[in-house]
Amino acid sequence: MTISFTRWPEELVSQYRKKGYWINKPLTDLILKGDDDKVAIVCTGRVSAHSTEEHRTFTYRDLREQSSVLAYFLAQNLGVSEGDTVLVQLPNIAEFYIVYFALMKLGAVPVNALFSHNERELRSYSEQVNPTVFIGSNTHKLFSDDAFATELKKLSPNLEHFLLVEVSEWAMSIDTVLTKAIETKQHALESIFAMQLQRDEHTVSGEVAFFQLSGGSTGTPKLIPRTHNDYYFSIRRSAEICELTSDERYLCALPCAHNYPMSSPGAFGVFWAGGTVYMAPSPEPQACLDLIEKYRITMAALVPPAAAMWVDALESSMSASNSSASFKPDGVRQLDSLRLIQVGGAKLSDSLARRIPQTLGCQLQQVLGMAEGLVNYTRLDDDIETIMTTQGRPMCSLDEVKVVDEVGNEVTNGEAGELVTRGPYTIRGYYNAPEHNRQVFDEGGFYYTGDLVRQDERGYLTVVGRDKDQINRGGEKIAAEEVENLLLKHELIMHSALVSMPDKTMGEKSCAFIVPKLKTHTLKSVGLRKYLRTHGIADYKIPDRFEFIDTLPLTHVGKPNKVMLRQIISERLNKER
Ligand code: AMP
Ligand code: DBH
Repeated sequence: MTISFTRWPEELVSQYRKKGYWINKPLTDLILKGDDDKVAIVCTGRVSAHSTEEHRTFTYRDLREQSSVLAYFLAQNLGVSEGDTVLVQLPNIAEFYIVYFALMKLGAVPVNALFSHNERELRSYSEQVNPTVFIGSNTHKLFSDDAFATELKKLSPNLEHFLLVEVSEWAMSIDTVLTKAIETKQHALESIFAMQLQRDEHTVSGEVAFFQLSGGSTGTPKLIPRTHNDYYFSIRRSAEICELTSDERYLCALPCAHNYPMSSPGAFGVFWAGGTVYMAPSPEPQACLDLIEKYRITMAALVPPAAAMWVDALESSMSASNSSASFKPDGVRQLDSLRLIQVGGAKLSDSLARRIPQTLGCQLQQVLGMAEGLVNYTRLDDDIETIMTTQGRPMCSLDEVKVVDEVGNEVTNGEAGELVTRGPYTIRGYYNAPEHNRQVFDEGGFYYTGDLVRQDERGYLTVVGRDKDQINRGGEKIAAEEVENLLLKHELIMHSALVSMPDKTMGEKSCAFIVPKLKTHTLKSVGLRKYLRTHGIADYKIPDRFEFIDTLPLTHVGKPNKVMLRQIISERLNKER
């Protein structure tokens, strides 16, 4: 019935409850507060390939009712029940939240794949959780016909049903469910309401609500079990720190399934506060700036490359229309509704940080978070230097944070070391991954983040590097091992090593060093990209560059020396410049 996961020790559970951090309410609670007629979601993304660009509006009543109607359908017609897992892959459209809360109402446990995920990622999630239902969209190339669905079905013994947002020949449609249910709506609402009343909230809220995704550093993407209690706390505390009210108009332009726009404080924080979420298909600056003006958006969450694009777009339009150096931030566009831009997911440079408030005319907040839990924020009343140069401090006093050296000893304030943490909303283990858990959690339950940071005497963190085998491509995380393993399956490749290389817009891009089996090889970047695509990995994981070398430099323990490889590629890039 429930999903197994590594629990917090009992004495901490009581402490978290006593302090009012864990309130024993399920996540369905998040959407109860907003007034019936208040707009909860404005969806600007296209629902299907044929849909017009008209924006769709959903009130809190719609969100509550449609998620109940869908829940009723899933239970009655597809037999979905408590503890069942469901694989979901939706773009930035309102249905993402309707589906999410429908599943929460049933106690079904979703994995929300990113829309950029491809065959390999979906196969892996499917194998790990054995879902009973897949919910997706045929705007994704994998679901334009039923070929991949058929394959997924073979792979997952429990997978019986496919539900797409739009009408298709081979799957049921959410759209039809919601439209057809008009006659049975009252009955559906009552049934789901009765079902909710029967559930023991106290018990339910301590259990796994859904799986978050880890950027990872291993061969297979790891799943993160988040409970109602811990996630709900993280959302409420984030909403408090960001001072959300029911007047908030939040722009969700990052992938909605990502932990950051979902919970830091994200759309869920906004629902909890009774505000409105505006969904954009992507952070593309012109469209987003148009939305900010049109809807008088108050807040948006960005990753550094998106922030850079917005600032560049505004600066160039300002210099085109106003040749004097002293322009008003809203001189060209009416952006005065904006109060807060959050930037997180990857390191923000001091120089870009300073341009953000200048150009957008609003406050900046830096966010250092992770789907595993811990989130750090700069506070709204912090001094400018802190906001520009740090990635904030933990959101609550029970977040335990240590900065440690290679052997696990704490370093002194101001010195660099690995960030390790535990607390009321940081997981104690990945799902079903005992071996990996032994590597990244210690006996005390501390999570070793792989982030190299400095902490000042006030507790503020500044990210200075990384000690995990991961590339952070402008906020999109790539586990090196996953790509390397695939490359190694290529018949002409002997060794491969994926490392980061500096990039002006993305911060980092990925470079694959390849040792071919034969000296007289005919391997080419184009061919290797094609090869990886045929293996169905997400596009953002495909190396931006390939370097062919005779041997890999090794460390003294015989592993590829990635420090040296990063140096080699940096030097090459410098020379090319
Ligand atoms: P994930 O575990 O996939 O959720 O990714 C979380 C990781 O993203 C963190 O452990 C950091 O490596 C990185 N990250 C998130 N926010 C920031 C930030 N503001 N600055 C630098 N790195 C960040
Ligand atoms: O990068 C992240 O995973 C992230 C960044 C900011 C995150 O999970 C979050 C805030 O909650």
